Amino acid sequence: MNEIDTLSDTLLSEIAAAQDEAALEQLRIAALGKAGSVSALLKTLGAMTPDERKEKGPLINGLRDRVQTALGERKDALGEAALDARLASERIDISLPVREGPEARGRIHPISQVIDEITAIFGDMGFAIAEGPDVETDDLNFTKLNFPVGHPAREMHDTFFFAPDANGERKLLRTHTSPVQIRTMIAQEPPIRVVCPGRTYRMDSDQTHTPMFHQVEGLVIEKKAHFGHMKWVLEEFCKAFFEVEGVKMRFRPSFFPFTEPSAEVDIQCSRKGGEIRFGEGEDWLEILGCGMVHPNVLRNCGLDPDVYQGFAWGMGIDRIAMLKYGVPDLRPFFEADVRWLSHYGFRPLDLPTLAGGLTS
Ligand code: 2NM
Repeated sequence: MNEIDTLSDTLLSEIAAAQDEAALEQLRIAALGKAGSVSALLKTLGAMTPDERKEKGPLINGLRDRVQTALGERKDALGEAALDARLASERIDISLPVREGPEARGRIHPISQVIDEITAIFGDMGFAIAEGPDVETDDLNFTKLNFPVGHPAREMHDTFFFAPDANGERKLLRTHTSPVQIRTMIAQEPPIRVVCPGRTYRMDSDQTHTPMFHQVEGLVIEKKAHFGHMKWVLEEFCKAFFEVEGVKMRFRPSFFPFTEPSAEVDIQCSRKGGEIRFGEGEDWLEILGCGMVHPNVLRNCGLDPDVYQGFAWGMGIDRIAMLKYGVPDLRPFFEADVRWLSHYGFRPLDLPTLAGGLTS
């Protein structure tokens, strides 16, 4: 075997064995580069006699062509193998179910859900939503609401008071959301239609009471608003909230300092088989308090009771959330346990709307 054939065999087997493009480039330089083995052979042609050149020229050029072709083919083969490997490693099984993102895995707390439902219902009736601070003044939480000085609800037993400030003023945690209605009456001209959801605080803690709880209160002030309007608003609310065609309601005379007359309202229910259902049966369940806004309260807010009148109501959210969604215990509402929330919570993208039947 001559020198050319030996070199040819060596180079071609090295090219066939190259494992990546970098190794292949090294071989190309070693063979065809300026100082390469094939280039060296090509250079010997210049010093040959015409007869020698006629014999060796085609052999050496043939070697160069074979090496060039082998390099090109090996390069293509390596490129194809690399692409196959990448396609295999980046393969996606589009038949797999879509994994839920965090925005779908999270859950809405039942209290937030019920607040969203209540505000959707009253929003649909033309009410605005108003909010105010949790830390209030004695004046807005009690005095303007016609609580006499020395009224038992002001006492240390029920109300969380802060230490008096430099001016002797004693702030408190609001015991109801009524100060938000007071702020609204002071700030806005009638007609007023607002609902005020929010946190409220009373020094009370047992199986059925937590020191922080939630209320929603509503207020309508107009020249001719009357008790009949209030009954209609509350009945429409109860039908929409409990998602029933009709519900009997019972207005029992009651007392609140800020309304006259005042009433406590029961709705019809059945309690058969340990399950409560609304809009049927012969039982009653108390769900809210209401009344015509007391003339003193209107005057305290700069409204003339001979020109304006109105009605207001208030209810606890936590208990009706338990009733509507079958939550047996009040306390886990406030424990931030994600296992409880994954059971009782609501999907974040299923927003309550009246068109959707609130919770379809
Ligand atoms: C209730 C019951 C009855 C009420 C009254 C007012 C205001 F500010 F207009 F005077 N706000 N909320 C009210 C009336 C609240 O809760 C059981």
